[in-house]
Amino acid sequence: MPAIPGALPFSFAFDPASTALIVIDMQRDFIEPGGFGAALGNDVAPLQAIVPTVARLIAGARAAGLPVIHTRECHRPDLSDCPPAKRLRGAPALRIGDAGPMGRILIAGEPGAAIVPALAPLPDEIVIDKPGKGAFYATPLADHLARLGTRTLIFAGVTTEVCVQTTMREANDRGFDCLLAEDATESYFPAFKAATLAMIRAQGAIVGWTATTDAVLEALQ
Ligand code: C5J
Repeated sequence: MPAIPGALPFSFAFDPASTALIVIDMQRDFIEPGGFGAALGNDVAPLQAIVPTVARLIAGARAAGLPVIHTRECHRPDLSDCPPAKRLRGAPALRIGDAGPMGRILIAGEPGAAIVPALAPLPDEIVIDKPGKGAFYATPLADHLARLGTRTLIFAGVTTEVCVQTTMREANDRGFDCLLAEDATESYFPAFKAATLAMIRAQGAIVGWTATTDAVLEALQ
């Protein structure tokens, strides 16, 4: 069974036949200027910087025959799946559903809700549109994983402490072993990323493991 000896907090053994890669919300709305992330006042440059690393991880997973599952945080055009508490909170420059430079913010089918071209899903890959931060909430993700026989999940994507961490916690509670690729995830807030990695590994991998993308790719070869 392959293992990642350098994973933290201790070696991570996994069976590639029951492992999938989940790439969380690598969407233009979070990664490019003019999207939702920028409308909330964030600098998107650190998120843009991980795109090549995420692309390497996806390529390695595909070469090893792992299912690659992509998620997109987005809502129906009529906003019926967007709670007012989410849409109306705070004072962003643009709210969910407002028209921005990349179409309506976080609305399914709009250019901004698309995954960045460098990480585009292949036609046969699963793409989960999710209205929440966690990818299990109000989506068919659990059904897909059951059908695939998946027991182990490798995570990448943005943002580390919001949608990635929420989904990892949901997965952990559902019995999956979870590992986050440290350099294939990013936050608008470096301290939040560091704290999230520490929280995941704490107390004997209470949420899961972390490892570098190189270490994951080496184990997959
Ligand atoms: C946020 C996400 N940060 N994908 N979404 O609102 O983490």
